[in-house]
Amino acid sequence: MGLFEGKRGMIFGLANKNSIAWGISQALASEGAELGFSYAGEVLKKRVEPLVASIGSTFVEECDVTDEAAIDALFSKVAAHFGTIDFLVHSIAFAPREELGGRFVNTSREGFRIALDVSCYSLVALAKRAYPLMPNGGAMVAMTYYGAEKVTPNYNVMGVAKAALEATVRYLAWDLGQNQIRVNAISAGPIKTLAASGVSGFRKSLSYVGSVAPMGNVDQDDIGDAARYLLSDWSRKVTGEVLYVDGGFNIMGAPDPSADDKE
Ligand code: NAD
Ligand code: 0WE
Repeated sequence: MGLFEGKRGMIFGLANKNSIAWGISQALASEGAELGFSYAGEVLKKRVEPLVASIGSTFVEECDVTDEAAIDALFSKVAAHFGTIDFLVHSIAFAPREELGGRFVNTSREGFRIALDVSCYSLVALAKRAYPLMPNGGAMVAMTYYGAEKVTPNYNVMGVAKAALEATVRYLAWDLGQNQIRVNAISAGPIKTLAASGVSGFRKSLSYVGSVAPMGNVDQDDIGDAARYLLSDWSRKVTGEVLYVDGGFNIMGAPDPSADDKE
C-alpha cells in the first residue's frame, strides 16, 4: 500500500514533462496519490492533458493565478470533484523577461508588481481557498531558489519575489498551524525547464552549480522525492521550513583563493 493511498491533492504549475511539477506529480502518483491539476494558458492544454491522463488523473482545469474570479471558479470545481483535499503544490513563477537581466536598479514598478503577484501572492490566494477544503489538516509546498537569500546575477526581481515567498511560507505556516496544515518550501538547484530555458543567466548558473556543489546538479526526480517527504506524515511537525535540494550548493561560502583545488 502506497504512502499516499487515499490522499488527494492539487498541483499548480505543470507546463510539460520537464516541469518540476511533473517530477513531484510522478513521485506522488507512484505512492497512490489522487491528483488534480491546474495549468495556465490554452497553449499548455495539449501538453498537460496527455501527461495528466498517463497517471490516471481526470481533474485538469485552466486557471490564471492572478485572476481572483478564476481561482474562485477553480476551487468550486475542486470542492465538487474531490470534496476535501490533503495537499497542495505551488510550482509557479513569472517575471517579465526583460526583468531577468540587466541592472536590478532598472526594475520597473510593473515588472516588480507582476513578479510578486504571480510568484508570491498567488500562494496566499491558493492557500486561502485550499485550507477550508483541508478539515483533517494537510500540507502545502512551494518552490523557491537560492537567489532569495544571496544575490544571483540576472535573477534580479525574481530573487526579491522568492525572498517574499519564503517569508510567506513562514507566515502561512504560523497561521495554518491552527488548522493542522503544514507549509514548507523546497529550494531547488538549477534545473533545465521551460521557465529556465532562454533565460540568459540560467545556463551559467546550471554549469557553475554543477561544477562546485558537493553533490552536483539536481533533477526533477530529486525534487519529487523531497516533496513526497514534505507532503507526507514522515515530515509531521515540520513547518515553515525551506528544504534545500540543491546538491549542497547553499552550504558553501566564497572560495578561499589560497585553497588548492580538489583533484
Ligand atoms: P515551468 O515553466 O515548468 O513551471 C512554471 C509554471 O508557472 C508553468 O506551468 C506556468 O504555466 C506557471 N505560471 C506562470 N504564470 C502563471 C499564472 N499567471 N497562473 C498560473 N500559472 C502560471 O518551470 P519550473 O522550473 O518547473 O518552475 C516551477 C517552480 O520552480 C517555479 O516556482 C520556479 O521559480 C521554481 N524553481 C525552478 C528552478 C529551476 O532551475 N528550474 C529552480 C528553483 C526553483
Ligand atoms: O525561478 C526561476 C525562473 C523563473 C522565471 C523564468 C522566466 C522565463 C520566461 C520567471 N519568469 C520568467 N519569465 C519569462 O519570460 N528559476 C529558479 C530558474 C532560473 O532563472 C534564472 C536563473 C535560474 C536558476 C534567471 C537568471 C539567472 C539564474
